[in-house]
Amino acid sequence: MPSIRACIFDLDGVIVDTAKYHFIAWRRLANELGFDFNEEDNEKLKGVSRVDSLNLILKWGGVQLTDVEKTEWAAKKNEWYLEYVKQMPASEILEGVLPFLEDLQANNIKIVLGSASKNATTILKQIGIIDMFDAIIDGTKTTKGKPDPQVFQLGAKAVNVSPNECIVFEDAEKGVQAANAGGFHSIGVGSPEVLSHADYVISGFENLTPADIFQKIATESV
Ligand code: B16
Ligand code: MG
Repeated sequence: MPSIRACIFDLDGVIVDTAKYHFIAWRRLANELGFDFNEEDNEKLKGVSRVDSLNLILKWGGVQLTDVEKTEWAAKKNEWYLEYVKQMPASEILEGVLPFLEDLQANNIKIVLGSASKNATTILKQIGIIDMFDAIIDGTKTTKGKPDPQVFQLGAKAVNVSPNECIVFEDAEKGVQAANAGGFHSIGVGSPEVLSHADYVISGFENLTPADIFQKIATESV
């Protein structure tokens, strides 16, 4: 197995739990348009771009909007979302993530962000870890959403590493599919039922070291 030279992290649901803020803001949009949706539906929005999420939600509510109206509602939702995100303290970084990143840095393994979010740099600055990243690929730099592997391919290219030398950490099924489609090692972060296509699934980074993960990956590829 080639050695691992980079780790690519999804943002929402892997580094920080912003899904709850997306949910509150999308639900407010739905409610203002006269319908509601639940947390189970919200699962289907993980890793999905803003515009695709809006289209899905409108479909659930049976609401049709013009393109201009869609742009306006998407902007409103983002304003509401940012109101929450801009108050987020560094303590919202998920348990174990910081020591994991520090361990990677100490071992000269590149740290890359691969997120669908157009708010990724705002969030990384807000929680004070933007300088830990060697490259940031987010929704402002991609033209194809997950499950297309583009976001991770651009990430690997930015640090000059090939996919089979990279591990992708993802909480969304579509993100795992994207990683697999691009020939990356995939680690699902969350529940094994949802992330069954990942090479290996972890519940989070608490008490986990990069060495533990590298060992799992090596075992999987035997
Ligand atoms: P924004 P990830 C994704 O981030 C979220 O999971 C998804 O719920 C969201 O709609 C998408 O970013 C776009 O976010 O509205 O901030 O551009 O999980 O790929 O880091
Ligand atoms: Mg995610």
